[in-house]
Order: sequence, then structure tokens, then C-alpha cells
Amino acid sequence: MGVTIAMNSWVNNAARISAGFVGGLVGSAALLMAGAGSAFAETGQASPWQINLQGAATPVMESIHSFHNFLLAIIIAVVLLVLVLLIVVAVKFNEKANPVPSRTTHNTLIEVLWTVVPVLILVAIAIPSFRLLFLQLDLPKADLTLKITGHQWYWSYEYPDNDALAFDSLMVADADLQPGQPRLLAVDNEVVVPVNKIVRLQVTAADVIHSFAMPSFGVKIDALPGRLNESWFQATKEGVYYGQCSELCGKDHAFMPISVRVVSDEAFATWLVDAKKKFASGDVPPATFAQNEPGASLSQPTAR
Ligand SMILES: [Cu+2]
Repeated sequence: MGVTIAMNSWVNNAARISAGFVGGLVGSAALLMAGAGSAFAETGQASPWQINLQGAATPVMESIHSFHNFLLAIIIAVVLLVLVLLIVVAVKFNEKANPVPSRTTHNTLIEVLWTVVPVLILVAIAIPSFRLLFLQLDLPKADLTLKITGHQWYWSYEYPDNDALAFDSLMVADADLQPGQPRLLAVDNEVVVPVNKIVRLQVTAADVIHSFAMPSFGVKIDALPGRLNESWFQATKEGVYYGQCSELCGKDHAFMPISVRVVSDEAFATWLVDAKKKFASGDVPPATFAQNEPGASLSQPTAR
């Protein structure tokens, strides 16, 4: 009896596991065939069992997606070709099937082909690759500038176009998480930007090298002390998007997330008014404002 139950549950488990495995394979195959990809990836943050890039919220990230899918198709074709060749060689030219091997050493046509075809493949990859690089690196005329400074271990943001509004953004501790706030990603003060506007990023660091990375925006740029790096994004969908520091920068490297809220123009204008009041009233440690106030002492960074 006990054995039967154990056997049954074993069989059930095995069936479930294999069904899951087959389902996963079929799902992956369907995904590859559809070339869609976003089915297994959320936009704005990572999702459980994610197997693709995060969904795109900017034109740059959309281009990264299509380039990625294009490369995937090429890679699959190359791997299948090599697999077929290996199988043909193993079946047709093994010792049993082909006891007297041919003494052929050269075939001009094949030699030209295996040189020219890879060159053509590389050229086909290089053209969209350079196009994407130019899209990322050639900054369009910006509607808004956002200055980002990496600190050990938090980010601070400035809006130079808007009365130098500035604030720090720290991770929300586990104990303080509100419903809907993702763990290790939610922050106390989110960056807010208007939808469809081109945002120029000026990225630097105050202490060590950090990296400002927003997967759904297709942005990842180093934040270096003493250097101002530039990048840009144009978020085309409203929502909250998360990113993280992507350069090992010290013991709390994993705890300096980035949260960007993309809102309508009206909501952005309202937020600006509120934020200017909020962050002018001393809610922000003086370090952020030190450079704007002559004589202000350089105080300690925010205690965590
Ligand atoms: Cu960092």
C-alpha cells in the first residue's frame, strides 16, 4: 500500500516534471519561432523564469530587441548547419560505411565558399550593429536634462533645467516596502520624467565607479568620478521602470537601485511643483545642495 502510494506520487511527480520540461521546450521553441520574445519578459523589471531581455520602453531598446532576434536567427542557422554536417560526416564517412577514404585534399569551390560566406554573414551583422551604435551614441536634441551622480551607495539626481531641483534616491528597506513595491528595486524618491520626451543623461560619480543601467530603456553607462558621460532615452510608455548599479562599487553595490517613473506631461508638471517644495524644505541632506549654495558645508552623505 505504502509502496503503491510512493510509486504513484513518484510517477505523478515524474509526469509533472516531464510535462513541465516538455512544456518548457515547446514554449521555448514557440518563442524562438515567433521571434517575439517579450512573452517571457516583463517590461520595467525582471520576472521569474525570464529567458529574454526585458521588454522595450524606448526606441533604442526596441532596436536592441530586433538586433538580438536577428543575431539569434543567424546563430540558430549556423548551429543547425554545423550539426547537419557533423551528422553527415559521422554517418556517411565512418570506418564501416566508408572503408576506403578518398585522398582529396583541395576543393576550390568549397574553400572559396567557406571564406566568403562567413565574411558576408559578418557584414550582414556589422551593418545593423553600427546603425544601433549610432542610435545609442548620437544624442538627439534633448527636451530635458537629467544629471545623475552615483554614490556609495545611492543615486542622486538633478534637473538642471528646472531650478536645479535635486534629491537623493535610496533603496526602500525590506521592512518598509509598500504593497506593489518590488524588493531591492523600489526607492524612496523616484526619478520622474515625461513620456515621449527625449531625456539627456549626464552621468558621473562622487566616489568610485558606478554604472547607471536601465534594461527596459537600453541604457547602461559608467558613472566615473571626474568625468561626465552622456546618454539618452525616450520612454514611449508610461509606467515605472527599474534598473540597478551595474559596476561592482563596494559592499552595498547590490542595494542602490534606480527607479524611473514615466508620466504624462501634466503629471510631470504637477510633480515638479511638489518636488521643488519637498526637496527645498530640508528633506534632502545638504550634501546634494552644497554646490548650489556658496558657503554651504560639504556634509556627510546620507546615512543609510
Ligand atoms: Cu554602484
